[in-house]
Amino acid sequence: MNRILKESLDWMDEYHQGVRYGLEGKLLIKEISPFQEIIIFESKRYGKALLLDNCWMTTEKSDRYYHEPLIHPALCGSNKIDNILIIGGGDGGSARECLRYQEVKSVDLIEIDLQVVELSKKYLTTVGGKAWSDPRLNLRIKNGIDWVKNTKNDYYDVIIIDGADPIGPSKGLYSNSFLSDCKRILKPGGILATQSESPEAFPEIHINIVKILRQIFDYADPIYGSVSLYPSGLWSWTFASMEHPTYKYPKENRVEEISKNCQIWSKRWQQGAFNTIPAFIERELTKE
Ligand code: SPD
Repeated sequence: MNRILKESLDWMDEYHQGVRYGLEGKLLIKEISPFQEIIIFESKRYGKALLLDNCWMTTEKSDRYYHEPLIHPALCGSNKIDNILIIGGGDGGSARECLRYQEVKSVDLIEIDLQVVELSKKYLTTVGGKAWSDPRLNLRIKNGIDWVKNTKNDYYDVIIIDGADPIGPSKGLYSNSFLSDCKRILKPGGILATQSESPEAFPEIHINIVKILRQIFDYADPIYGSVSLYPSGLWSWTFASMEHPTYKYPKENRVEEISKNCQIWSKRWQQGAFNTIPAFIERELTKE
């Protein structure tokens, strides 16, 4: 996953295997944090955008294509949604979607990089939106792997892993030991949700994430959707639970509460997304 950033006066591109994913606009900020390079780019098409280590993370005008599919199958399906944990997600988009549910009592947002949060608050104001001032949000600038290790058993109703690609600071978020710890701190009837890369651009990584989750949990299933700036444009999110795949069965009262303000997610969209698994991925996942 070596990526080279090609930067000129008016284009910003993420490169992946001889293909570039780019936007026209202008560079606003480039900072090196203790963890990664952070860029804020103002694009003509999608407004301000965040890149970490030369990879697109989110934009003001397209963030919902990524955050709604990550959050709503988990929050609509989980038995309870009192206590939510988000690992990563320093731009605030995942927290914003979680906090739309009245039932949610607290969201612990554990982000390793303070500079990502500060720059997102300042430049990507619509992504975090009102989440930053919601009293139910507990923002902690800490290492998510340590946080999970130090949390007591059966603590959270839903765990969201909103990391970057499995290189750099996010690498550990896809490991067996971290995901096993997540299972330990998840309440019975709870759901874990993680971004799980592209089946086209990163097939091995994608398959590996789903397989690891299937080893650890009783159930794990990916959904597929479009995130136009990410490599290949085809992206995935994977959900895991014990005893019953609750993420496939959204609760009507919650669907009612949030779907009218969703841009991408709906109960119907979700049903489709669980059924668009590319044939070669399904073969790999069902191989003995
Ligand atoms: N290739 C990019 C994968 C990034 C996934 N996380 C995005 C963070 C948005 N909150």
